[in-house]
Amino acid sequence: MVEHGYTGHIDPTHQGHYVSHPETHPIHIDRVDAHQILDSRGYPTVAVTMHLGDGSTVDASAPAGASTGAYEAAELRDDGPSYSGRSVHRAVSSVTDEISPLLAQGHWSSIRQVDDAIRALDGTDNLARLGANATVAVSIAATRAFAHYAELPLHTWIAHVTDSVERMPVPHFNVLNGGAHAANPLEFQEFMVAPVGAATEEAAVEAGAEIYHALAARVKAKFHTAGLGDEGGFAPDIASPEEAMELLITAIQDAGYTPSLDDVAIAIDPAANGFYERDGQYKIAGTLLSRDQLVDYYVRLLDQFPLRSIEDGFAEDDHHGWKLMFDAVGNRTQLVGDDLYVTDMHRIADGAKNRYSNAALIKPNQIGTVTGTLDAIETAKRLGMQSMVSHRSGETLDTFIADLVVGTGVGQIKSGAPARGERIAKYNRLTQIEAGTARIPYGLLPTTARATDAVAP
Ligand code: 2PG
Ligand code: MG
Repeated sequence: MVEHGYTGHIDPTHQGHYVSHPETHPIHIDRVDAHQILDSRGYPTVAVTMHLGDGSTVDASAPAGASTGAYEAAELRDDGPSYSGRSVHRAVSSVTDEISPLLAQGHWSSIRQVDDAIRALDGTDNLARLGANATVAVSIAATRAFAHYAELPLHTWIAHVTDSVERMPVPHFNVLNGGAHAANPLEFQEFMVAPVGAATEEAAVEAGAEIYHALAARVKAKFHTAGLGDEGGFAPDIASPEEAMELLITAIQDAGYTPSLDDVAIAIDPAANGFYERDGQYKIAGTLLSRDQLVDYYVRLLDQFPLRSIEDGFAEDDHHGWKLMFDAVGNRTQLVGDDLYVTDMHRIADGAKNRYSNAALIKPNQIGTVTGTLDAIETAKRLGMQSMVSHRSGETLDTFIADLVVGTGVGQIKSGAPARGERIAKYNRLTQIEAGTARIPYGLLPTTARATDAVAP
């Protein structure tokens, strides 16, 4: 048995630090190989193979974003002629020339020990020297190594070390794309359907796929196109969020489901950095909106549609906007910080303290290590916030986030449309986990805890 090693606690004034006990099964790493592969958009990313002392190997690869937050851990790219500067040979060398010799020095007793050593080797605050694309791939591979040595499925190992109850998540299928992920004029980046009323992961995936196919028929009939955005959702020539949501409502009904907060709900990621102008003004469908007008606009959408979650409704530095929004609707809907928090426990704690939002998006490559990711989830939990685990717009076939969301039991994931191999790899992994256990409950965590009730610092 693996000891319940992850017993950190946070002081929301940021003065505290986690205490973590070593897990019981140390791993032995012989070396880490790395090479450049392509992500789902045809851009280079880092893949690693970790060779372990018992002769086995574990693999991992790094995802990459398009609408990246300014405060994310830094990817290392070559900035040369190859792939318009996007090749990652320097990050590959970080793994083979520096991280591999470091990790090959012996036994490692916890993922925190591995990640701390990599951070110390890097020496910067944001992993800019080695590259977060290098470190996240190594960290995920090392996590797989710990699960392997403990002879546990990855999700179960994560549940043990984080002292969590495993839970199958509600998948949020991004079926209509705009913003930085599509060529249409739609400012909002993601329109998702969330089968909150499904009884199982398998039923949720079926609902998502059926709605996606119903939407395909509607989009083809109305727009004479089936063009897709980066995450596999359709990207027709829609200009307004209302039109996008009407289309979703129709597709949900066409597929035989009920658009409601209890059956199939809608979630959006406006990714507001993309349409923030300046001085607290946002531009949607050609109209400039003040912060107050944008809040009113979201309220109208909430009144009109079964909208359960709004991510990055305001820009990453517009704390004033986030506060206004939270005061207006924080008690009736989920408000998720993505670029706002960048999976950073300190930024999340700050968000709870200042009441910016009641949920955090969780993307391992934003913080660059698995330990940083688990710290972010733990911090959100302790401060009464929800979490949603997320893919990136540039993905690989790595399914780590599926095990992460089950193992931490946070209850929600977004991994794009139920189409395209790199997206469905995660959904398929979820149904595979469910089939293997069939005892892990499905669904959202009770939303008793909101940042309004958060631990007051
Ligand atoms: C987001 C993500 C994933 P990207 O904004 O939430 O959907 O997009 O990976 O491009 O940052
Ligand atoms: Mg986002």
